[in-house]
Amino acid sequence: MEVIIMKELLEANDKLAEENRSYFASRHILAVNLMGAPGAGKTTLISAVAQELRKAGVQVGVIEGDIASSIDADNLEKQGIRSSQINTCGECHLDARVIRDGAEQIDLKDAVVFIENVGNLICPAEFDLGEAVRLLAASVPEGDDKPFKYVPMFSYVDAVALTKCDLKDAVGFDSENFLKGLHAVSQAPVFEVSLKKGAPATGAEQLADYLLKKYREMA
Ligand SMILES: Nc1nc2c(ncn2[C@@H]2O[C@H](COP(=O)(O)OP(=O)(O)O)[C@@H](O)[C@H]2O)c(=O)[nH]1
Ligand SMILES: [Mg+2]
Repeated sequence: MEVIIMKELLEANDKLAEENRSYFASRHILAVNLMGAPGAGKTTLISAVAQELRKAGVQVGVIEGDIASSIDADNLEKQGIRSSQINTCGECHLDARVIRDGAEQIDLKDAVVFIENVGNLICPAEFDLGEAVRLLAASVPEGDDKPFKYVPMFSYVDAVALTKCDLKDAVGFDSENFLKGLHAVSQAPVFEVSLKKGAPATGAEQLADYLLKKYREMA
């Protein structure tokens, strides 16, 4: 019985996700579902990539998902990035139903809109939000074995941002092992990023170029 309820829930979500997809397409919005563990560097990545996208003349918006608080949305708003905040009140992922409210609040057209999902490497891979791009922030300190362990997430995404690359030596990160695990389940391109405070940023430009290409390919 429980299995049937879960199936119905996912079917209802998929229907709403398709409606979101049409909504985003009608507004010429490239929606990017950014997933990753808590503290993987998702908000930091959005901020850096948004700077690059804005340099290229593209507007950026963010729909923030957190269990509680509006810390991330408040910080992004301070940087001039139009943001809305969804609190899931304990739920460990965003679903398609709440995305439409978040999108209507930022009310953008002709933009790249990031959806920062709740920090979690498991549940968000089950919920289509109506995005065009699924992006994973996998951070170096989480370890190079994660693609072997979190197969549903690593096989679900279109692209991977390997974040905190400045910490590779400090934590003994084995890039070859990480890529071996990833390539066993996915052909997603990997963007190596370092965004340590006070150090030169690397990698955000390449990721922004990847998203710009997708944005410009939209009809
Ligand atoms: N060393 C280092 N720290 C980073 C990097 N990116 C983010 N951080 C730090 O990691 C912590 C969590 O980042 P945040 O963007 O809030 O992660 P989120 O929870 O995934 O949104 C913060 O203290 C950031 O300053 C990076 O590239 N290198
Ligand atoms: Mg965050």
